[in-house]
Amino acid sequence: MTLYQPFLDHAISYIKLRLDLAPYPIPREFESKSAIVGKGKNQETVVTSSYAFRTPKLRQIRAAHVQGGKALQVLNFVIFPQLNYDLPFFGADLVTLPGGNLIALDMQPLFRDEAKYRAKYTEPILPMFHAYHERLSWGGDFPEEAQLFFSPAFLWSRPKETRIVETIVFEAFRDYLQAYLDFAEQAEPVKDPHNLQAIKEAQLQYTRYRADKDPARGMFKRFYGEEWTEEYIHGFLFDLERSLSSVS
Ligand code: DBV
Repeated sequence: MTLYQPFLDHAISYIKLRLDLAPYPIPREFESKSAIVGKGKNQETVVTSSYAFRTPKLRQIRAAHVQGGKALQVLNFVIFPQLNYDLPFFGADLVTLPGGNLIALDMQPLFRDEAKYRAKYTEPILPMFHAYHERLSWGGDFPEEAQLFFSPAFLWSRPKETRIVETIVFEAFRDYLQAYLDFAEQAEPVKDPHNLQAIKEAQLQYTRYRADKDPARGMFKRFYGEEWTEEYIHGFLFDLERSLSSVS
């Protein structure tokens, strides 16, 4: 069992329990990709597995799980709502590299500076955020331009011990996901054309940013090459732009 497998297993069984899921098509070359990296005794097989679903309210619920031995484990799990809902994005970036663990967990807002939006989607989860924030030390600096996309409930930590990831981070992940599905359950479709346009622009801005600045790009390029990596980023991980320009 690898470090983030229980997170992935929980997420999938929990969304199956609460949502009426349909499959989200994944291009074949992305379902599972592997490469052998390193030399001699340090050789490791790095496998990246992809999972994706959709529901009437959630355009894409997707996970990328990278498993490359004890020192290389990543779970990136993101939920992109349909464009006629004002729901935030659910974003989890759980990363273990030779340099340590890096945990990012948030409900990333569409409209960061609107008090009404904040009251609807951030304030209700602040007590939960504060409880975990006290138990996990703050992760320090992160790219300034990324700050635009995080909420005040952004949980950001670099836990030194794996045990912390297995316990506190796992608990936080489950609680954030539960709170997100509560929001999704209550969400009503947006009808106003002006608001719909604003949602579309905010979703595009977010997905473009994440595709452009994907911190995993370097790693994926080293393992699987440039062509596969760019396709994976634009055709699966952050595919909104492509999905809008296709006819379906
Ligand atoms: N990050 C992704 C995807 C990944 C992934 C799709 C499938 O968005 C992994 C894999 N994140 C990943 C890896 C690293 C990070 C780091 C491998 C380490 C990169 C390295 O050290 O070489 C949150 N993730 C990070 C960092 C942040 C995040 C802030 C540190 C980056 C840095 O210091 O430069 N999550 C990430 C992020 C947003 C988010 C930037 C923006 C909205 O939601």
